[in-house]
Amino acid sequence: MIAKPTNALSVVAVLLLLIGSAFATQYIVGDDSGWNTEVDYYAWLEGKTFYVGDVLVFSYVKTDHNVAMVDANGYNNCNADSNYGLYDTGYDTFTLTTPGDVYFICTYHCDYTDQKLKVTILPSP
Ligand SMILES: [Cu+2]
Repeated sequence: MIAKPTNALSVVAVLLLLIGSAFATQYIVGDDSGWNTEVDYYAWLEGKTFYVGDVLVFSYVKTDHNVAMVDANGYNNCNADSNYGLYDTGYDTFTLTTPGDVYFICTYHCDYTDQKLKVTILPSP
């Protein structure tokens, strides 16, 4: 029996999704230190390559910090006016879905301790 082309493509798409998720990496931002004022996030980024499907986890004391998604301007100027979402659960996860740059800041400490993160997402390998 020969599968119709549309079905064959669907099977391929599902397989690619499964393969992609099998190799996805979950990153705890700041590793054991998490998301706070004591971590050098520029240093944390060194040597890491992020791909579509990878997951970022921001772990922090929810009364002390937050996570705002912003644009490049918001990242550079620690300005959350342009934010695409403000999260403050203490454990926020983001799946990287599109190649390009994404920016996160803590609105309390971005200015003071550079508590901010810029991640460049590459297409799935
Ligand atoms: Cu903070």
